[in-house]
Amino acid sequence: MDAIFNAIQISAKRIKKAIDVKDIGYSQQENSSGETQLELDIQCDMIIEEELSKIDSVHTVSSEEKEHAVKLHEDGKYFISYDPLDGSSLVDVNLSVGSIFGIYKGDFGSQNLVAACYVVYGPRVEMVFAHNKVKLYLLQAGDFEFVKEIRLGEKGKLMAPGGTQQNWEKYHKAMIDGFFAEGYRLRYSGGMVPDLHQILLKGGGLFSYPATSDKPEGKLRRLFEVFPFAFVYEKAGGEAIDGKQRVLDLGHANLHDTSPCFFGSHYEVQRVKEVYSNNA
Ligand code: AHM
Ligand code: MG
Repeated sequence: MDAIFNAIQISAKRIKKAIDVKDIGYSQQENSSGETQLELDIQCDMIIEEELSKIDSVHTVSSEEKEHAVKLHEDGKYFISYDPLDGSSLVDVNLSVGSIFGIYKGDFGSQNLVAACYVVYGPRVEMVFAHNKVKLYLLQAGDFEFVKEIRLGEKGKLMAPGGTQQNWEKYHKAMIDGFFAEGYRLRYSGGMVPDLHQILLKGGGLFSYPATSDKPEGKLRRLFEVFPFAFVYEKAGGEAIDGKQRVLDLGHANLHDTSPCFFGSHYEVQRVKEVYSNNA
C-alpha cells in the first residue's frame, strides 16, 4: 500500500505541473460517458497509468477516461479505479479540480474497497488518504507533508446540492429547501472534489447528486467517484447513501455505472433517509 500511496503522490505532482502549463484544448475523443475529453484529461490519465504500472502489487487499473480496464501485473493483488482529473471543465475558469482513487483488493467492487484517496488542485495541492484513518497531506516544497487526521462532526452547516434543479423530484427540492430554511449555507463549485473536501474539513454538511428526471441513475460514477468518496466519508465518521441504502453495499454491472449519492454527517444523512424512504 505504501508503494501505491507513493505512486499517487508522484502522479499528483506531475498532474499539477500539467494543469499549470497545458493548453485547455478539446480532443477529438469522447469518454465512456459520452463527454468530449480534454487533452488534459487524457494526459492525466496517462500519467497515472504510467506511475501505477511501476508498482508490482497493482493488478489492474480502470479509469473514467478509459472504456476498458487495463491489466498491469498478473501477480498483483490491488485493483485501482481512478478519475484522473475530476471537474476538468473547471480548469479554464481557474476553479479547483481533483483526482480520485479507489483501491480494491482482489477485484473491483464496493465490498473489496480497502483504501481511497483524492487530491485537490486548488490554490494549494492537498491529498486525503483514507485507509484505517483519514489523513490530510499538503504539498509543500515538493513533498506531501502530513497535516492532520480528519473527523466529521455529527452535524454541519454546508449544503452542496448537485444536479439541475428543474429536474429534481419535488420531495428532493422540499428537503433541500428545508435545510436552507434551517440555516445551511450554499457551497457548490461544480467540482465534487473541492465541494466534498470543504464539507469534510469544515466539520460536516451534505453533498448530494440525486436521481433526476434527465439522469435517473444520477451522474456520478460508482467506481471512479462515488465508492472512493463513500469510503473516505465513512472512515471519517460520516455516511454515504444512494437515498436509501449505503453506497458501499451497492454492486456494479459495468465499470462506468453511475448512482445517485449523498455524502455527509449523520444528522443530514438521517434526514435524507427519512425523506427518501417516505417518497422514492
Ligand atoms: P466530470 O467527471 O466529467 O468532471 O464530472 C463530475 C463533476 C463532479 O465533480 C461534480 O460534482 C459534477 O460533475 C457536477 O455536475 P453538474 O455540472 O451537473 O452540477
Ligand atoms: Mg469525474
